Amino acid sequence: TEIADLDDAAAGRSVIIRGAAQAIRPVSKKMAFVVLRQSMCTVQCVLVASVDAGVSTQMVRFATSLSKESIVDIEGVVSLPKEPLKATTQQVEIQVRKIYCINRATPTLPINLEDASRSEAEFEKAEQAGEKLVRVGQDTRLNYRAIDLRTPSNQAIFRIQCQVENKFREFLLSKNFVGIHSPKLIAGSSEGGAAVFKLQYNGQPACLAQSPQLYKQMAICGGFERVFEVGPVFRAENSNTHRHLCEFVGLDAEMEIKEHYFEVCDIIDGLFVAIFKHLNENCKKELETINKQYPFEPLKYLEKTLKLTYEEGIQMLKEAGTEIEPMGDLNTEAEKKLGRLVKEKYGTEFFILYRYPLAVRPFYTMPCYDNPAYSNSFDVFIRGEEIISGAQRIHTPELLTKRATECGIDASTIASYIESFSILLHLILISIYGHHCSYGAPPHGGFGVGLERVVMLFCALNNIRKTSLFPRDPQRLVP
Ligand code: ATP
Ligand code: AMO
Repeated sequence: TEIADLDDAAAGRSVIIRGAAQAIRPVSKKMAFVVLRQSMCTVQCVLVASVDAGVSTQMVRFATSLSKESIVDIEGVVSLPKEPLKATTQQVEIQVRKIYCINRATPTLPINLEDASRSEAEFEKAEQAGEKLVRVGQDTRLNYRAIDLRTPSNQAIFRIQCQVENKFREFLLSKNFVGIHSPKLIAGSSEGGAAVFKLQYNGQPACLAQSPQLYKQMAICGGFERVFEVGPVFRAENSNTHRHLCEFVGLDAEMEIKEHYFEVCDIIDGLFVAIFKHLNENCKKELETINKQYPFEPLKYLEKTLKLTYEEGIQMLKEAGTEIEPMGDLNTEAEKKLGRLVKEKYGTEFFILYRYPLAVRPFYTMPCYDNPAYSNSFDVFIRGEEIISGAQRIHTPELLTKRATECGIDASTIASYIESFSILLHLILISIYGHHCSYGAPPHGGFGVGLERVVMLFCALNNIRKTSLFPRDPQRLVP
């Protein structure tokens, strides 16, 4: 039986349930309560010694001798409680007939799950009442992640994460995108910059992919028109922040552009409105569970996503007293402040900022046609923090080579990428086949999303380590 299915309608039914004994409360020699847990759900099991029910005082004693988190099988009958139950998710009780211990947990677990599941408000209230509770630190949680993951909020967080990923696939498939898998062992850096993990590949220098960027573009050159990928992304970040990991899950998309790169923004608009709706409508229980431990306000978003230019953003910041270095990038503080200003002015915490200066974007970004100091690029923010970067890409090999060189990238390390944009190849193929052939390079653009950041910011969590199953940060390689 699933604990989640136990409601009033189950009253009177005989059940066998396997779960973890989350709490064990002896009442007397003849009575005890065991709270049984399966993922996000808990149910109260009642042991009362009685000849009629076949429950002995030894059975009650055995139950109270169990250590917390032991895995047990319980046979019993579902009943309705006399008063509403505060400590469990289910509003029924199990009158226990038999209890079997399947695997006894060590009596001193490194994490007390009841403490690990409490909200900050609960701690404060308990402290005021003079009660001594132990706050479980982030490092302890991550050192014993397999136990920490059992808290209801963690169970909910990773179910939300799964739904975001699933909706990303589902939405893009419905828009004729094709799922691809690009290599993670690659010859050179794809984003520029120093943040790559270097390694040896059969005697050749290589690195772990910083993004599927070059390959998703080459798939467009390969004729796929619209592609997406869900996969690991590696960044040798060397500083500790609340929102950077050394390995994260990238949700990437790339598509041909027919007329304007806003076609990419339109996909993002439809995609994220669909994701937010899905979470709010179909993941109520998960969101409530997270909210209990980490209270947050639901995300404010508009049915049609707000788009502002970089210059408009800079102007809003300027009027509010924050100057940005001319044609410079927004730092973390400025991004957060802009998030607050946009929320006040437009009533949304989800927006797109576009037309960034070319100088602050990667080499493959298309300059604006009307002013090459700017670019056909954008970032997308949730609650004042970046979750997406995207742009139209350069699709001619000459400009691509020039921009790579200007950005300090040795064009020879990305020769096969640049080659796939070759006009020459395109022309040869047209002459052979006599029609437009997809081996050329159509105008295209795309975007990359950080999955952990989406979940962190949708739920207003304060640290990306909370939304990574086994986070990899500059200090952490185990577990
Ligand atoms: P990405 O680097 O993938 O674009 P990001 O959120 O780091 O994601 P950036 O535009 O690179 O976005 O950086 C925005 C700001 O975040 C930077 O100006 C800087 O203040 C801060 N920042 C970026 N990377 C780091 C880092 N590794 N450590 C500390 N702060 C950083
Ligand atoms: P960018 O480098 O901005 O763009 O990355 C895209 C998105 O990935 C997430 N992200 C991270 N998440 C966790 N830890 C990190 N260290 C980290 N770095 C980035 C963010 C970010 O918005 N190739 C481009 C995308 C494109 O243009 O298609 C790229 O990688 O949510």
